[in-house]
Amino acid sequence: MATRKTQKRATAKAAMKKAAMKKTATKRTAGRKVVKLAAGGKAKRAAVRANGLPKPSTKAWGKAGKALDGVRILDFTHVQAGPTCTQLLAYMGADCIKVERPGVGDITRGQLRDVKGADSLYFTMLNGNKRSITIDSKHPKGKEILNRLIKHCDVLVENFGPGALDRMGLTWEHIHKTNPRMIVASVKGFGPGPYEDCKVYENVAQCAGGAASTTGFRDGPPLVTGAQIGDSGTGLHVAFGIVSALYQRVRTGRGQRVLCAMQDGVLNLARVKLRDQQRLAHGPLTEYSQHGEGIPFGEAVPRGGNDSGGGQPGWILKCKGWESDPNAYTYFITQAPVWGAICDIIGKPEWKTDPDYATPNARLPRLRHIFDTIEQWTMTKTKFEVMDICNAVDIPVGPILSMREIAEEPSLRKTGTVVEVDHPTRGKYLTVGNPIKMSDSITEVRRSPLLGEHTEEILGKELGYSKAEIAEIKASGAITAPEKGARAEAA
Ligand code: CAO
Repeated sequence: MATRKTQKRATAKAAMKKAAMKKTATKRTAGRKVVKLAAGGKAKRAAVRANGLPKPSTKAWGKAGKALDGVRILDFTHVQAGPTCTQLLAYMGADCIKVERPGVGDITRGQLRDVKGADSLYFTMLNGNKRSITIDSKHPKGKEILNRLIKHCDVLVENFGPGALDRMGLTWEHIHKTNPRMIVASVKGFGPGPYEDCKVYENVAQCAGGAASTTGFRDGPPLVTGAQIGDSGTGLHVAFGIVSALYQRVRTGRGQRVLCAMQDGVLNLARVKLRDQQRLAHGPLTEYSQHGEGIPFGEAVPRGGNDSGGGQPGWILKCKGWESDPNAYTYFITQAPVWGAICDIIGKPEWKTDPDYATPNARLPRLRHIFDTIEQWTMTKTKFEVMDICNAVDIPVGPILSMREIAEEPSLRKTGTVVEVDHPTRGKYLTVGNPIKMSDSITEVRRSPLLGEHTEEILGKELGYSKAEIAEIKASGAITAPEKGARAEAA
């Protein structure tokens, strides 16, 4: 029995040991598995954390290329809205191939000319860092070249009148079939709707986008602003759409259409006025000076003159020399937190505690009088003295800078916001560099191209046409303004 018992015990012990060993082995195996999994998971987690990106570059800042290096733009833009967009993309490093009509080019080359025979500043200041190729897009050979360019490029940008691109045969369907990765970006005056077929220029967009009805003085007509919010503003919007589409393409592998209507772009910039339109339903707009003057509001947002668009009242005030200098003015904001400092500076310390002036709400009905009083002080100082004195105590003010002052401002030259470039036919000119400063994508501003300056280079190097083929294309009239005889032959 004892032996059997002992045997049984021994067997049980052995079984337990075996089981234990098995367990350990399993554990070990499991452990290895865990380690293995952990290794896989670690790598996976690291990859997820890196968002699929390569290791951070160790190159010096600004030496790792440009933000949009490798992006090729088929630039079919003209006038201002489209060129603003593509110039910005080119500043960011994209290779911008501007397609222009042979012998004619972008109409702005000859508009507002200041130097006889040279490209205008209108053109040169909107087409820096681009290459120019001339192609007659309606010529059969021209169409063939364009198809090669569509295969070669990542983005086509255009701001022709409605339907013009389709009439060239470059419909979305055609482009997408030819190069499914291509992004096709368009600027139009209006989006789909009753006005979609209308041609639109800057000031039409300012009016249709709601900006003009809210600009100017209450007792005057609607006013357009000098800042080109319709053209350049929409160009900025469409550039953002293109960069977003490029980013999405990394995931989807396909292009898409990007449309920005100038009316929509202007409205986006004037959104605070749509805000005020809705506030009107709940009572007067107390921060508008017309409220303080006891003038009732109508059904729509009025023109606000120089009232600030936000919650801190402001106005434009005369400075020393205003009688002879049309820009001797400053914008002055009576920001609530620095009201005490304003009172001290203008010699009205009693306003700090006077219940009629001490709080923002108490001041609202008296804004006219308050700004008149502040102006008595600003008129004793130049706009730059006002800037120095006020900014020392955190009062937000801004001198009205003339374009002459901007052109000569050393700090803007230093940051590359205002840049001088040399041009072979017009000589040196000033342009606006990249207003967006990036620490690892440094913009070098280059002059605008001459009409067709890069035609042969692009046909040969990029599109692979041989010398003989280029000569044939030239003779066809597809890239040059041909002699009358040659044109008839090509037709
Ligand atoms: N080869 C052959 N033909 C060419 C060409 C080329 N390389 N490049 C352009 N063209 C032709 C187009 O095919 C078109 O011809 P069709 O109308 O006969 O088909 C014509 O030139 C250009 O037409 P368009 O309507 O674009 O030009 P426009 O001067 O009559 O109008 C504008 C200009 C700006 C009002 C219009 O382009 C437009 O509304 N654009 C959209 C909104 C916009 O961007 N406005 C801002 C302009 S900046 O102030």
